[in-house]
Amino acid sequence: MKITDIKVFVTCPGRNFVTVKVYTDQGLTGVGDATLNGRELAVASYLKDHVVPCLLDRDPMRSEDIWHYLYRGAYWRRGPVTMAAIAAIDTALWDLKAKAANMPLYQLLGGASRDRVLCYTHAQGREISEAVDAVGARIEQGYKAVRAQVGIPGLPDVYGTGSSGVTNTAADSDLPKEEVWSTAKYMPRIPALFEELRAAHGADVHLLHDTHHRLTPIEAARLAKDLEPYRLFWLEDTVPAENQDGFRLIRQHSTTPLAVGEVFNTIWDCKQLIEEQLIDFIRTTCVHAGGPTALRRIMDFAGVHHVRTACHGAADMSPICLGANLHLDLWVPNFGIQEYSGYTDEMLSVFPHAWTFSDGYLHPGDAPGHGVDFDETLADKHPYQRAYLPVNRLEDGTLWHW
Ligand code: EZ4
Ligand code: CO
Repeated sequence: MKITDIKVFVTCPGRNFVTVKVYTDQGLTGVGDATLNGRELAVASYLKDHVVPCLLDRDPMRSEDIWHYLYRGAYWRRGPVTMAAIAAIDTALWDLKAKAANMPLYQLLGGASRDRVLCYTHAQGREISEAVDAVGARIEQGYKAVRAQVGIPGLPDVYGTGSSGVTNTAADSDLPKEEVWSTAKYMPRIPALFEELRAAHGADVHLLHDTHHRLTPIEAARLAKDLEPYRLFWLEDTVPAENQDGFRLIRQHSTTPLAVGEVFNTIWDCKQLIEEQLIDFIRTTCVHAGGPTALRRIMDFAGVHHVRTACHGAADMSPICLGANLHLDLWVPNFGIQEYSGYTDEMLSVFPHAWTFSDGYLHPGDAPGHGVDFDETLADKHPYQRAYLPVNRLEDGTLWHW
């Protein structure tokens, strides 16, 4: 089998998605997700201008060799643009390989280790009472695990706190929105939220919270400690993980489980955190961590160190990424949970998919490949629109992490 063509599509059915489609001389095709929120065209160019010409006429079954060709062969290793491009090709090649075998992808990984994949979704409110109701509505929908976020008194709407609706859609302004952050105002609000959540919804539901990298290690240690009575499933992205030593401090002070890694690109970003058992869940995901070839290695490495998997699955990864993740989730022995924030009908119409949701669990389906397709004609009707994630400043104007 030979690769005859590779096309790169950028489409915006409500938000931007980058998709790669690999064509072969035997008529089989495979698709992969290459979406990097706010930097979509950089990945599209990396693929079109630099990767595609090198892959024509190659054997698509040699996905391992092609992965290393793109990773080692480029000399300039790692980074989100490079790794999203590699991920897209790798995901498409695994899709092709599984279609050639006429099997769902999870069978090629070793088969199902479980019947269904536990997932968590999002709920938020500006006020604590609204957030409590929003979590209740998710429980009604069958969810067993919910990430709860709440508005911060004294701060205007901040991404990932209480505002409802999806941020960074095509409707946003075409330059990054500037938001205001105050850790002092945030810190007392979160234990108050979880106290109310446990009072209203009991001990059974898994509750999660995401801090979007906004704290320092000692602040994170304090928050993790303050949240202990509410038995969180996890506390996510407390501190920027560039300096991984910071997690040691948090660990020394708290038994609240910690999750991190949605912005990680390779196993090297995870190495210290996993080896030293400084985290409980690793959040690397197909599109941002180099595709199934690389992600399964991170997952196995995590398993050795009692770290469980929790693929990032917000709506800015396309349904193709979610589909591929679900095959890894169904297989991986040390599975933790899968994030599932859902998509609009408009988005899903561009990505016909075999995965299903029922009673709080997902299943990748049994279609050959990863089970997610791409409707090129429909995608054409939704051209790219520039959109950015917001930036975060402290009250005095200092640019901050988020
Ligand atoms: O802010 O994917 O856990 N999920 C998240 C997401 C991220 C977006 C960034 O592009 O933190 O909502
Ligand atoms: Co997150």
